[in-house]
Amino acid sequence: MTDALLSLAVDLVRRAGALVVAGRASAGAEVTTKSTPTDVVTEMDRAAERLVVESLRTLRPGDGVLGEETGETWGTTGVRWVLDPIDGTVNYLYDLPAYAVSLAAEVDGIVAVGAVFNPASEELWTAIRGEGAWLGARRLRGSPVTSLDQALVATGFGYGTDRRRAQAVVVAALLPEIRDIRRFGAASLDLCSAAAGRVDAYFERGLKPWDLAAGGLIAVEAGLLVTGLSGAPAGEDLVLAAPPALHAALHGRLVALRADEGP
Ligand code: LIP
Repeated sequence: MTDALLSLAVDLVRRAGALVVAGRASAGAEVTTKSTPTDVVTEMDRAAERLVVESLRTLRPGDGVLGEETGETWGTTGVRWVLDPIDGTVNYLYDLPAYAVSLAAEVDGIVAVGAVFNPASEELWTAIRGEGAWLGARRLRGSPVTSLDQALVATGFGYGTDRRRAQAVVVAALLPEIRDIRRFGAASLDLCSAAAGRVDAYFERGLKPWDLAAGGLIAVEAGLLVTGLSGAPAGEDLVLAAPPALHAALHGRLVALRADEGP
């Protein structure tokens, strides 16, 4: 079953990816905003979501769907698809090649398969729970780095000014203690980059289920710990993705900095 779900996810992220790349040049013509004037959504976000949702309704009519732009459609099969049609929409608008179609399938509430496709780089990240994580045909194993002062750490920021102010305090405190920070602007790709060892760890406060679902499974299947803080699961309060050798040290600092609290 999971092989079939992943095959469908890969087909859909590739098709949606082709659509958004084809429409990128004109995407800026119809931009609206959501939570703040910088939290943008384009007609291509909506078009890509329509493509995936309508395909799922045709091919798997009893499944549920949670899409960033259209919300929740309840199903009866125990399978729920979790979709971010363009993760990294600001990058997409600016033609920065770090945006992705992110699609996961949950079975009975547990993410079972995930596919993240960056159509600008044509990189496809996949995972099936219990069967490993892949970038194309390359098996992913995360980073071998074991000390925080050697760690290249990815993070991201919310759109609200109060939250950004609080997140800046956390980053400023960490910066002297680690190799460096990277801020790519798409959570799914941050998680995939951590899975591939392109960064050594990733954390962010404020991720939605569609940001986390597919990339979180890919990171877990690459051998990373993907958690919240102080025993909490990874979620909107905080996501920390790191190899076991790094997780405890970064976790301790994020707890001390109360990175999962505040606006
Ligand atoms: C993005 C996230 C990213 C976050 C950005 C933005 P969007 O999602 O993937 O991690 O730092 O601020 O929220 O809005 O491009 O779908």
